Amino acid sequence: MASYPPKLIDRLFVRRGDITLERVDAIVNAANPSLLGGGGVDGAIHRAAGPGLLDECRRIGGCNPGEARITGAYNLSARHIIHTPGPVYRGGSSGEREILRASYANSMTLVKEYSLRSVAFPAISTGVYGYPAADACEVAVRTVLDFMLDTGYLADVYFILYDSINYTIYNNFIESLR
Ligand code: AR6
Repeated sequence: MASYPPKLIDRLFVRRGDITLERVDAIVNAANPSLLGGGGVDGAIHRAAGPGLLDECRRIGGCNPGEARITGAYNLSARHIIHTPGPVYRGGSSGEREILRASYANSMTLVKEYSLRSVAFPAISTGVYGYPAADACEVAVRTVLDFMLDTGYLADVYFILYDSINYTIYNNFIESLR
């Protein structure tokens, strides 16, 4: 397993709360392949952003699991929303890890392409989609660090955890990398 320079780990921040309130260049939405909204964080983002977001998502026409699309953020304080459907967890041997990794990596690719300085991620796939939280955390954090290591593009990356279990898991895992 790769070990990471402190200057990369220092760009990661763990917060507990509602991602729709984050003032960052982009927040990431744990979407579904229709991009037309749903429950969980997706529902919260669409409600807070307003109907313009749904119109723009409709024009995109969908997104495969692991891919990512960027839109405006409408009524949110963020500047952009990056939408990525994570994998539905079906026991772990159906390529879930690779798809989850792709969701984080493709989101970071958009961060770089749009020269964004800050991005906030939720714990993709750990709600309705059922991905075990500790495994998902490891994929999320390592994929973001690997991206920064491989590309040299550094951004402030906020992991916004809605529940205390995920919050503890992220804090402990990032601490273990130091
Ligand atoms: N801010 C941050 N995190 C949140 C928020 C919020 N406002 N609300 C929930 N979470 P989920 P998934 C956390 O179910 O598993 C939707 O219907 C939540 O506690 O939102 O990727 C989509 O349309 C959990 O840890 O997303 C898809 O159909 C994490 O966000 C499906 O759910 C992800 O939970 C996607 O499922």
